[in-house]
Amino acid sequence: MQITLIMPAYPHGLDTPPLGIMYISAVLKQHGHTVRLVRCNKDKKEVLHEAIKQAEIVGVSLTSQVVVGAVDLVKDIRTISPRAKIIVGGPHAYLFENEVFKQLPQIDYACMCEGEYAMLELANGQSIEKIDGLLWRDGDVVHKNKQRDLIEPLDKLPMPDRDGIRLGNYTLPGSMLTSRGCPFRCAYCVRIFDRKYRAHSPEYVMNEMDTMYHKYSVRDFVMSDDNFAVDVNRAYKLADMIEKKNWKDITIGFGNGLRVDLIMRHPDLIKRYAGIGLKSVSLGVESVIEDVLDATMKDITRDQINGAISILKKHNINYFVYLQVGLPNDKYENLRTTKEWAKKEGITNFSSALTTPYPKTPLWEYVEKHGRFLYPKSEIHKHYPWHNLMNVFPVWDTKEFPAEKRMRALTELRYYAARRLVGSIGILAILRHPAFFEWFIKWLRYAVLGRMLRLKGRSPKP
Ligand code: B12
Repeated sequence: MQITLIMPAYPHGLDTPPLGIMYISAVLKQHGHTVRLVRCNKDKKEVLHEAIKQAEIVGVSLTSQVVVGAVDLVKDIRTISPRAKIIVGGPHAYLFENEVFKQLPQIDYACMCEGEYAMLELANGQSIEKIDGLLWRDGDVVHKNKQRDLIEPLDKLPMPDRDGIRLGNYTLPGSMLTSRGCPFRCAYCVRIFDRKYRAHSPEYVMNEMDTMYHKYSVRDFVMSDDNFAVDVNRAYKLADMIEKKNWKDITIGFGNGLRVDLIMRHPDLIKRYAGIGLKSVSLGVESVIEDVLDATMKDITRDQINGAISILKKHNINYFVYLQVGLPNDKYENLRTTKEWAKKEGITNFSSALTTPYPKTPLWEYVEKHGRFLYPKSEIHKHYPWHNLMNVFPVWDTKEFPAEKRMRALTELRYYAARRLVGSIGILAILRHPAFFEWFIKWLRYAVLGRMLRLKGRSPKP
């Protein structure tokens, strides 16, 4: 069968390879189906329209950041190809299972689980009621099938379809996923992969890296796992295998981070990876205020945060700290403590975002009980595009930390972060950075123009 899988456009953030649809494509191709992958940020409209015309099934991948942009896309798919079946999947479909049929009225099915085998069954013509993990529309009624089991063992999956995209066009072409799921309980996290940790074997990961190295000339590997090192022995085994390759020209990054408590417990693991090319680690610090940190349910402490950063510094590994503004228990006055912490610990590389509640998370329940949604819940998805790296508006607040003050705190913290970065590497280094111009234009359009329009109650198109 002919299938087209689409990643809708999103205005902000890094344009990394769309691993979700690349995995689905690999499984479909393995079973003889023909697949085209389209990324709206990269491919021209004509390419998109041609791919839709050819397809019998069109799949659209949704995070909550792209769903507003997907409204017109899905309408276009229906117009161009009235008979094609349209299916959506991804974190947003998992979160808004029933509502997504109202948000995107032209769709036929939604997949609220890992998509590889649900899509395969659909493409193979399995009857709809028998496809676990699927929601489907019958007139105005939405039916929900049985929950789908997680894919196990993960090694049964083929590698993501890197032939299906032009890898070199993407930021971080070396993005890969060595495991799925995370056993921790962070209040804000969306858990499409569940808390059960499943990992590829070191042999599988090594084979994938080897293919990426030789076939796609990847030199900078970026692990995007939710939690790469839950199984520390696996991490050590993989390090041994990478070392045996004797690749002198590679770097490794943990793009989605390592936990600070893990770094503290296993400083040797960091040393081991530093020896085989580890160059950067992101840290989900979230907050350095103890009672705010406790409310994240992340189960880490400020001492662990400081300790982990010193270990990374000791091994000359770049670190990047992610902070949130507006977590439960947070207040405007905490900003000062956060800035003092950054100064005292010599933190020069950090970014901040507003805390965003999603359904099915403890944070969402917290807002229902102790906070206030600033928009009707049925409308909230329309405001998520503003809740990301360039974000300027909160979707919720509390009496103690009202919306206006959240925005002020975010703006001030971002300004402070920019000053610290400029102070450490110099303005010229930033201006000369290849991504600076692109970033600056996006910033002008979405942060400045977006803010002006939103203050008047309107939004620019994503
Ligand atoms: C790498 C990553 C990033 C990267 C790049 C992401 C990108 N390319 O868009 C960076 C660092 C830039 C990033 C930024 C952000 N991210 Co992010 N990110 C991730 C991460 C860790 C991995 C994504 C990935 O590759 N997954 C692997 C693939 C295999 O999974 P998948 O895409 O979900 O696909 C599977 C299923 O969902 C399903 N599926 C997906 N599409 C489709 C389509 C069809 C038709 C079907 C049937 C099935 C299906 O099948 C796939 C295979 O099983 C995820 C967490 C996670 N575990 O997925 C968060 C995640 C996607 N990010 C999230 C968030 C909140 C953000 C930010 C808003 C954070 C912030 N405050 O700044 C920004 C937004 C950036 C933007 N786009 O505007 C949330 C999204 C929640 C939501 N409501 O949508 C996630 C889920 C994290 C979380 N656990 O809460 N992110």
